[in-house]
Amino acid sequence: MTITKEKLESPQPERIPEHPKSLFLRMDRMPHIWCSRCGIGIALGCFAAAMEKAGLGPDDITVTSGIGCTGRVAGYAKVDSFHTTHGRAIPFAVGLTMARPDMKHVIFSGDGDLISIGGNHFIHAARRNQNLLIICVNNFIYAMTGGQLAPTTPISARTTTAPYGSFERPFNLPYLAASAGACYVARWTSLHIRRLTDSMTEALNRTGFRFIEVIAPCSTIYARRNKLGTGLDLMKYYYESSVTEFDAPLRSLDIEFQSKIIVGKFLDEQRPTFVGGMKSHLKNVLGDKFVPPVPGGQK
Ligand SMILES: Cc1ncc(C[n+]2csc(CCOP(=O)(O)OP(=O)(O)O)c2C)c(N)n1
Ligand code: SF4
Repeated sequence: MTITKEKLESPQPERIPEHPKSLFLRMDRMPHIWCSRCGIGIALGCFAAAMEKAGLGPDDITVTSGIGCTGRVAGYAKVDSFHTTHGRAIPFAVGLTMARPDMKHVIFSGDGDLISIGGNHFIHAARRNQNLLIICVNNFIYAMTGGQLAPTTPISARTTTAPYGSFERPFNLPYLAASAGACYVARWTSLHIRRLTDSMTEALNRTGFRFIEVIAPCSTIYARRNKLGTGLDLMKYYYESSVTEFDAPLRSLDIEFQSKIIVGKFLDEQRPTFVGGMKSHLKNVLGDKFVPPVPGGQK
């Protein structure tokens, strides 16, 4: 075949290679809205890998998010996904656990959404051991609304509403989750890709209230306000400052500004879920008169 000048200059059919995780990602919604070097997309990539590793298909799982940069995950996960109102991802997903106990229900949202406006739902869902996997991206601020102080902002870190640095004690999220009743608790940074994927895979295969914190400081607003360099500098810093300590005492997991971060799996135990506990209790009390409220039963 002769290669002519016309042939070389004629438009070539576009060949875009398929994304390796396209089974679990809505490629028609790309490009996503996240800033370059933001850790949220990495966490979503880990989650897509975890769904595959856990042997789950898109029909086995739901993803619910609240509002915020992290809340946009619901728009990109190619499963039945729900972008709910701010702070209300948990009660929405509790409804899903009642309606579809045969599916895995995951909440993917920000620290402001889950722990600030949604904090009350968080502690009660944990107390009741609702059958939910919560993935909380902790970027230390309210990113989507411009970088306000969050309940996770480290002391002395600057935000738009704390220009002289925060003086409020932030929540230690793993400790909060565990003391409220979670049965699986882990923390990784967004650069612990393999560890984070493994934790997500493991937690997908458990039942009850499971909590994974992903440390991914906002590479745009938080980094700029605190003069921490580029997003990559930030990720590298947190990765290198992380100390893996499985079963570290939960009280010791506070995060101080630009200091070491303890990562690992801190809790992994099983107890009856809310629906499972309710059914066995009613069966004990009512005997044969008990009619299970959900066909198929809670796993
Ligand atoms: C009822 C209500 N209050 C306030 C807001 C404004 N708002 C939107 S996102 C957000 C905070 C998001 O912070 P976070 O959950 O940490 O998510 P991030 O953007 O940091 O990922 C706030 C206060 C809202 N949308 N609805
Ligand atoms: S503003 Fe911050 S949290 Fe939001 S997408 Fe950009 S880097 Fe990520």
